[in-house]
Amino acid sequence: MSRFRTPLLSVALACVALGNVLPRQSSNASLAQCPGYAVSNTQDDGSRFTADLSLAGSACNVYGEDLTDLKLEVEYQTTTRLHVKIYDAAQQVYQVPESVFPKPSSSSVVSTGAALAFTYTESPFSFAVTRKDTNETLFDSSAASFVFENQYLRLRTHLPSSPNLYGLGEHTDPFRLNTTNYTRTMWNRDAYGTPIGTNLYGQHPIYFDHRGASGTHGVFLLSSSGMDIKINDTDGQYLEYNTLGGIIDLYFLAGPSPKDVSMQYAEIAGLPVMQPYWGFGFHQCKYGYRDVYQVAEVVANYSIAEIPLETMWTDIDYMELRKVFTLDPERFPLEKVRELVSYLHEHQQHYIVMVDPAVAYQDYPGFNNGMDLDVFLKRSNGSIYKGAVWPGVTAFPDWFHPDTQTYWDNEFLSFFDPDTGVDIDALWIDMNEASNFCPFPCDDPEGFAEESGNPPKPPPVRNNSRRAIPGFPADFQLPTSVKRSISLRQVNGSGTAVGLPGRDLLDPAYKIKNAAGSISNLTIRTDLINYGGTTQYDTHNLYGTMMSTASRDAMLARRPDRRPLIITRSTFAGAGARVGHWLGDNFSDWDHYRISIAEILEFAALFQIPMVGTDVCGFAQNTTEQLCARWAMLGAFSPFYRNHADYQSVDQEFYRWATVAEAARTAISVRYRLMDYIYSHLHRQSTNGAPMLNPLFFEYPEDSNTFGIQYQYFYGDSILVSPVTEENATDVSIYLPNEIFYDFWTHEKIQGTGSYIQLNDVPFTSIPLHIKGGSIIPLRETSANTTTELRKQNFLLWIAPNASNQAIGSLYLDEGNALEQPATSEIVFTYDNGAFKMTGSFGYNTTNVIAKITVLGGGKSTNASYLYNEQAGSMTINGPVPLNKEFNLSP
Ligand code: MIG
Repeated sequence: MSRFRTPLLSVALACVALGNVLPRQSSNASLAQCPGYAVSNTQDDGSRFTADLSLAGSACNVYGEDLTDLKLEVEYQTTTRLHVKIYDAAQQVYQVPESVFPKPSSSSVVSTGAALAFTYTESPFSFAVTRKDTNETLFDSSAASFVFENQYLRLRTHLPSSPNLYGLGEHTDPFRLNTTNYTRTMWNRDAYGTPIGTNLYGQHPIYFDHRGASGTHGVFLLSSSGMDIKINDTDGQYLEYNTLGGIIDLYFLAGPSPKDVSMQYAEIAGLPVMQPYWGFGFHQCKYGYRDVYQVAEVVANYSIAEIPLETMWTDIDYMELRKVFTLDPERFPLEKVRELVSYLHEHQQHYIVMVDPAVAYQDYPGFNNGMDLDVFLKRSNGSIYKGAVWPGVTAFPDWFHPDTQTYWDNEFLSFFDPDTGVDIDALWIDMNEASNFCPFPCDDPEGFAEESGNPPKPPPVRNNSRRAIPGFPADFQLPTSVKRSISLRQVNGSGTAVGLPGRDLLDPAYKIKNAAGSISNLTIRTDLINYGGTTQYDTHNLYGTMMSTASRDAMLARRPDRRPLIITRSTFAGAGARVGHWLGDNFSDWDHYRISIAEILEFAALFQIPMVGTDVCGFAQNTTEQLCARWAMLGAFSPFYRNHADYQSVDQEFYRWATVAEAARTAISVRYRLMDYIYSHLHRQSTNGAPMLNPLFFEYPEDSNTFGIQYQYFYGDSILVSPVTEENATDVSIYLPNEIFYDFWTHEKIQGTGSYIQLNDVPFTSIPLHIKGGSIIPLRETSANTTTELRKQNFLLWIAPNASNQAIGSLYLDEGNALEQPATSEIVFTYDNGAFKMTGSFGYNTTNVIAKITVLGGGKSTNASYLYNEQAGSMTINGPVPLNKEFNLSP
């Protein structure tokens, strides 16, 4: 199938679209002539400052019309957060609504007590934000005149030369952003191949500006408008916002450490949602599993290969002709799907399927129910807006409609009914940028769908004789045409405004560098009016995140007491408070393997969406044994760990190659043993925003060697992950900051000196890991086949002392699944020159104990409870130490 490839077509058809544009507003004025604004009517109550801004000359009308009257509102919201808002006095301009991005509660503080200071110049108006204790300017908008038009905003800040900037997602550009001639466009799109330098699936207009010893701050622009953020050094170093509308809604976060900025961003974006424990298990997926029997066989093959499989996924293949909320009666008959799910559940495994937002425009309940509630987006003539996606012609839910939640809830309740339907444990949502295969203006979606072959012809039904799948009931049999079970291959605002009237919603004069061409191309057209009067022009970038929220609520309607795990492709700032994310359609190549590290760090540490991962072994094109083995190891150190591949790609389940199978067994074993360690970090992040993954500069903010590092990172606070990044290489040069480290595998002590060291002989089945001195790592004594079994294992503690012979660590324990946890433990471990202490809370009832505590590189102790192992150079405290009360041991 899929003769159809979005990216190829998009180029050709974008041109068609451009040929079809409305007359553009033309103006001979240039931005240099824009007059800026003048300040009047200022009021200052010590924590809030307000003023009027009025256009300070004749309008320049470069990309529309200048707004003459604006309001400025500055608020010292906390000691570390300053809010600067500039909006139209008439309050017609679109603002991101509270329903999508709840405003942080602001407990105004007096400016004198704040870390940041706001100053301004009267005419033309500009403002600056300074860090008070260093008197350093962090933001200075005098770099260019401020432009506020009906379809264009420009705000530019000076920056010091060669700044260290991070964030501004979603992108596949270097982790530390280029600062010369760089444009980051934000306009959510289906970005097959996730090309560098282009706008991808999500919008996260926050950057971290890291200035080494002088501190780090963050700047977040709360805007859903399409935009180009330009960073350049042609006119002094600057960063410039160029948006298609919206208001200036800036949050300045004072840090001063990078982790502080993350935590302060979580205060506004929302703390990330807690995930079920089992969600950290290993997931297998592929687009193109032709029937339920093939899905079952993959499950069986994992078991035969003795590779733990926690969760099996099914892509759109399960649907009847690609219609959401249907099952293909021949290939995925309900009875068999239910048998599969029962089998999985009996074996402590889980099941997930995909749901897309585009609903087939056909006579079937999934569509009719939406029509009955009238929840689909409409054109101005009142007819349903039609696009073309997988099932052919489609309608799109309007997430602003008050009945859409009811519609979505009901579809979930019936289709995913645990007793009569597909009893999924979690959810995967895709195509929610929203993706539309039918290029703008899409006047003939029927013709387009037919020509492009959507829905694709499903594979022939296999009615020939069947044979058993190991471990499955006798009546659950595979057609003999399917390849036999595996043999390992030995190969290689207020938010009430609906938006300004009178705008060109299809073809604004300012052109953002959308890689899909016009802003309406290959998505829902931007002149559609949502329920309540807002436009797709203003809300396009919210579509995926609104679907995420609706889907989470629908999952909760089904199972109100369980934490929903939801993985979405499209995100907006703040999405992590509800969902996780995977990085979309990467390629099975080394570039995508490498860049996934930076992308995952961005989502986890900068955007507060910690449940994130990439398609392990790569999605499109064919992976190789070596790449897949390396990726099986690397992927084990991302929060979300799933192997997924495209329809035409070679099968890449971990059992397909001997090397990969071995790498996967090792990787999963280590990951599982560390599951409580990372789960504790997620819990911490969901409590205070401190990131569960850390770029090196987060741990060593004053070590400038770390600022550009993007192929190494800390899993949690304490485990340095340094993968081999080159094809055919078995060596890697890794940076070790000035600190004691311990090789995770051998426990060998290594004194880092703030320089690179060369690691040789790193087999394809391993990954370099180092424990940072000063850490205490809780880990399970042994791994297990499922997370359910894992939870029955006892713990070990590894104490990795730092140079002053001290260490600290923690362990969070709960039941793993419940939305409201009845009882939890938050245990803190400390080690100080031979004295070990366990304190905290011990509410979670467990019979698991700490079987053994090992002090790495430990010297001799006089206490008889310590056993010194000369050969290993370690000391051991033999347990059991129960996990239900405090414990002390002195040297
Ligand atoms: O146009 O559902 O990113 O993971 O396998 C492709 C089929 C639609 C895109 C997702 C990919 C998924 C695929 N989907």
